[in-house]
Amino acid sequence: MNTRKVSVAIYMLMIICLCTILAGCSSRQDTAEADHDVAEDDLIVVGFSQIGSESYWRNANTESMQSVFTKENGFRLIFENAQQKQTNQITAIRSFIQRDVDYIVLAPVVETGWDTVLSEAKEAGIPVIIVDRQVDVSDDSLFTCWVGSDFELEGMLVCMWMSKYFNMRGIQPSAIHIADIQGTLGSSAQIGRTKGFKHMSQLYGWDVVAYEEGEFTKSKGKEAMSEILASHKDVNVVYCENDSEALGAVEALEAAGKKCGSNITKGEVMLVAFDGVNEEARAKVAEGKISCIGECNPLHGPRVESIIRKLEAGERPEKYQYVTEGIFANTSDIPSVMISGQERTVTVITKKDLQ
Ligand code: GYE
Repeated sequence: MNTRKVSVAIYMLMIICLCTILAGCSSRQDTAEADHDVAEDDLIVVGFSQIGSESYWRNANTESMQSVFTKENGFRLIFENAQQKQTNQITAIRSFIQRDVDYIVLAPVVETGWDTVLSEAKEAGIPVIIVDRQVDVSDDSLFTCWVGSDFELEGMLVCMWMSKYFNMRGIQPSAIHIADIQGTLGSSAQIGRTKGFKHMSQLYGWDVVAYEEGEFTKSKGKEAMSEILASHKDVNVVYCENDSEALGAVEALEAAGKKCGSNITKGEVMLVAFDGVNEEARAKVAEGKISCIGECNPLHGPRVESIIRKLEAGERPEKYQYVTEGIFANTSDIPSVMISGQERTVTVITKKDLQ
């Protein structure tokens, strides 16, 4: 072989080697892709229809769900934010059905109006897990189970705390002129907290001056407080159905030259609220501007995950799962409140806790 022929042969050999290496690589890549596909197929697909992002509580709840339903954890999450509109939630559920998800998780904005769409999910054989607020349906086989808080109990606990506080200070029930800034009308959180409030205020004999809707937002809470102040100058206690509303109410009260605090005999306006999630609201407790907050726990992600794991294992999770909650306050004067023979602890929030 002459030198030219030798170099052509070497060149050909190199090309063959290169092709073989590339072929190897690509087949390895194919396998890797196939592995990847298999892994994707193994994921449990969860469609979650969230109410919106109306409050700090809601954002903490979204984060809790998103942190659990990850690929690493074996899930694929399809997240839909409904901007507080039931029609958006119904559209989202229909799209989950079309995509044939494994589970539908619904945080319903209001209680009624779910029968049709949940029947569609049932027909498609997709289990529905309700989280946070509840649904009011004619047939409870339309959902697998629910996990969330007992909102009426939360309301009663906060009222019991107030009553103990007033008694301790020797304040007569007739001297309590109290307004309720309600949450989104028709939502379980509003229905329960308003019911607890109505029941206890009647029982204690407080003078209820107004009910105003605050939609669970700071801006609406502020508007509601201004409305109340315009027609009820004597209001000295405000029951806000979440802490976003309470922050708005503080702004409205201060803009009107009022002082927020527990000392109602000295002209202060006492505010109570729910959630205890928001740092700003917790700081207001430590400062004494919000007197008491009924705890509402938003960390439902792991709870829903454990329900799904049970269903995957062929087990039957409990139909209704209530979360146990306590109270936050700015004073240790009332260490706990008792309800139905059960003690609920009062956790004191101090400025030191917030640093
Ligand atoms: O209290 C409020 C939120 O449904 C428990 O909704 C939830 C409530 C919560 O917007 O802050």
